[in-house]
Amino acid sequence: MDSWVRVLILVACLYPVFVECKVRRYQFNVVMKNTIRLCSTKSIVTVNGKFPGPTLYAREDDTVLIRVINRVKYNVSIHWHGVRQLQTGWSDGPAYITQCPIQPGHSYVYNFTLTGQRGTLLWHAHSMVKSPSMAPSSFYLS
Ligand SMILES: [Cu+2]
Repeated sequence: MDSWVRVLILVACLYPVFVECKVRRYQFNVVMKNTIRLCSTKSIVTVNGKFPGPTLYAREDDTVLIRVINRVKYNVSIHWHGVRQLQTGWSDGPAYITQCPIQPGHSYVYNFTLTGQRGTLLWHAHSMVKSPSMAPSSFYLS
């Protein structure tokens, strides 16, 4: 066997060792924000003052830590639609189903690892208030 073939096989076997898994940290401040739609001002629940909320980026096998600080007067949680919660079901997000909602003035850290997933997923808030902030925001996995 040629030496270059041996080197190629060695590199292929070691490739997973060279792939770097990152810990990606985000902070979500859940706050009210006044918005003007059709000449009417309305206060809505936002994440970091944005609507839709911030886009998250991660790669397969990354661990994602999202600290959510609830600064509104409603209970909230963040639902990570489509994220496989392998052994982290408490980080899925639907309030009263997989977790207690985050109460006003409290925070919660969602902690999960992205395993076997790529593509575009979405997240949105669950809240006791009907609000456009329930609209989905993006979560890109590559
Ligand atoms: Cu949901």
